[in-house]
Amino acid sequence: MQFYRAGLTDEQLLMLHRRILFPRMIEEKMLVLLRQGRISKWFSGIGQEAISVGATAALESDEWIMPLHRNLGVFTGRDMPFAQLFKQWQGRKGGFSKGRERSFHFGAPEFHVCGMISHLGPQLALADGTALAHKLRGEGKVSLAFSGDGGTSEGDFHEALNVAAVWGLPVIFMIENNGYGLSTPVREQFICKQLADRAKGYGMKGITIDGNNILDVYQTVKEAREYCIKEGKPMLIEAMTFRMRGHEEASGVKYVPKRLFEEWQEKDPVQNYESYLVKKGLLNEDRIAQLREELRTEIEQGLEEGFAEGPVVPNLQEELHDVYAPAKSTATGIPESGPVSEKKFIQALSEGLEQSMERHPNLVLMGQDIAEYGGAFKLTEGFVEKFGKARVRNTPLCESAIVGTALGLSLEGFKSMMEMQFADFVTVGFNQIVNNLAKIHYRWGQPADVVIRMPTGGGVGAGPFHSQSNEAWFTKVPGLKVVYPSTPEDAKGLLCAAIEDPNPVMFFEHKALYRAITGPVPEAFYTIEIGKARVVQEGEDITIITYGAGVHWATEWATKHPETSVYILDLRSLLPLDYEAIQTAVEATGRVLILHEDTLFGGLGGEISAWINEHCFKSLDAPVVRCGSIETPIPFAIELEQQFMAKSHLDGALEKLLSF
Ligand SMILES: Cc1ncc(C[n+]2csc(CCOP(=O)(O)OP(=O)(O)O)c2C)c(N)n1
Repeated sequence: MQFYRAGLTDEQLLMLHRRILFPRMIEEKMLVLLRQGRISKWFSGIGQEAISVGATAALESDEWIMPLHRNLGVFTGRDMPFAQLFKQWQGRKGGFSKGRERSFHFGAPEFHVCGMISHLGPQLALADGTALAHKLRGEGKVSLAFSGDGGTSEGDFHEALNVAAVWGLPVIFMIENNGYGLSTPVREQFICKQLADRAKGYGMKGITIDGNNILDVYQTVKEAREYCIKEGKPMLIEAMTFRMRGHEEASGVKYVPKRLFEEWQEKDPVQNYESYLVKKGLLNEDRIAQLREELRTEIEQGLEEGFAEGPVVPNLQEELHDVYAPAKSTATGIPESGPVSEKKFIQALSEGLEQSMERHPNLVLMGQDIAEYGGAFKLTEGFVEKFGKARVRNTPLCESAIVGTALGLSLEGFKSMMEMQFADFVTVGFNQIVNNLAKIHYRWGQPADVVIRMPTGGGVGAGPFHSQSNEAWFTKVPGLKVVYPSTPEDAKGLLCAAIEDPNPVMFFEHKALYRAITGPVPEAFYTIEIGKARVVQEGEDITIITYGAGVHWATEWATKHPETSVYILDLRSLLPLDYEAIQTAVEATGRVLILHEDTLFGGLGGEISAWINEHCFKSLDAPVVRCGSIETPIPFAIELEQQFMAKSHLDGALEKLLSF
């Protein structure tokens, strides 16, 4: 292996030696502890250390790195205390995730290290987000994200690289090509010659380097860093290396030909570099022994401290508390005075968004066709002229990467709103929402300050993929908030509240209400508290608990049936639910119908009904009845759609309730 020191000083060369030796020694110790049964699992990066260590050393300490499960050298390279790292791996409270996350699945904002989720590829787009934040602030900083060779087959890899290229973001994408993805050899993973060749297809520079040569890695990343910052572009680096151990220690290496281990042992990144420094006269046996002793002591001290901490003592309140970032109570409520004007539902949303943009210079909007075109529903019409293209961003067609970018913006203290063109398309961004946005605060204390606007619902003859009600997919996920207004006044106040809230909010807007519903809307900025239902009207005979378009169907029914006194509760927020308001609504009549446009099975109605049965049984005079749409996909032909919709089944459901 040839090493070229270029302009590196002796001190720098020795610093890199210390930095590469440390993770190797930690891992060797971990393997011993594993054999002794003192730790439970280990993902080894032995043989690949030059990449993590060289790349981390080439960046500034306040530049974001998105590491994966084989990048111990990133964590030690950022000088995270070893004792705390060990506690993390042992699931102790004193680790980086209070025992909630395993091994390397954690982040530490103070070290500018962003934690992975198990799905690998989603990491990449977060680097787009942090890089976008730096670009918007005019800061000369790069972000670096890792992928394995296996991870490059994920759609997230393609999306993240494409967004970075199209938006001119300073991101270094670092592929560690170590020959295998679990047991799958690279020839079964992709058939291009080198993964770096893909860079051309994205319109970016790509290079393949020897990932076992720490000086090659260090110098390539240094140059890439300068290039990305100066040119405002991303770059792809493919570092060739080899995984010297199994995918994780329990999985073995039977599927790897022995000769490969022998071949790559010759290229060991630590030994080769050490020999080079010895040849240069910078190291000798004594100095190596002394350094090893120093590092061994550090490891032993860390282990002692780590082992001294006992298992986590569960604290139920703390667990529940940490799911959400603390939201400042900024709810102003609906202003009692000041100008009010009649607005369509969509105009109220647009006004709320515009006022939020004025209020928060760090709020960025992203979505397909939202800039000059004004969005599929024209909600952001005129925004580009007012706020500029930097903050009102057309995105490529890549929902997953944009949710990831939004989360990356959060890491740098930005707020973002993503417009899902239709709620149906959330499926291709689903993983980022339910696994990354929703869980990140609980896992390592990082808020996901993101609002995803979801134009939803049917009744517009748009067929199975432009009409779905999918809010119940999200109410199941702790860490998300789910909001669903039914009036222009609520739409504005709740959207503003969602943007104020530092947590991820799925904001459902029924498309059929956009232009059909008009109502009074205060002109000033205001927010309505998330998690509070609204009594639409009081009544004594039956209660209808509903939300979204259901509120209008219920009101229509009540108007047509003056002989029945109807209590209508508009939930407004579906997660969290306003249980107090639900209880009051049940107690008002003792006869309850839950109405939603979503299909019945697994819809929110089931959950609310169960809660009422458990908590309000004594107040009931009849079984709780649910009314939802029929159990088919939502059809296109207007006659079929009408039959599908819950609204068509409302009369029957209410008859059932009244006749009990
Ligand atoms: C979406 C997803 N599918 C499958 C897995 C299971 N899995 C974990 S690591 C891995 C192999 C990853 O290979 P590679 O990206 O080459 O990284 P390496 O482990 O070699 O460093 C697989 C299949 C996963 N974590 N996420």
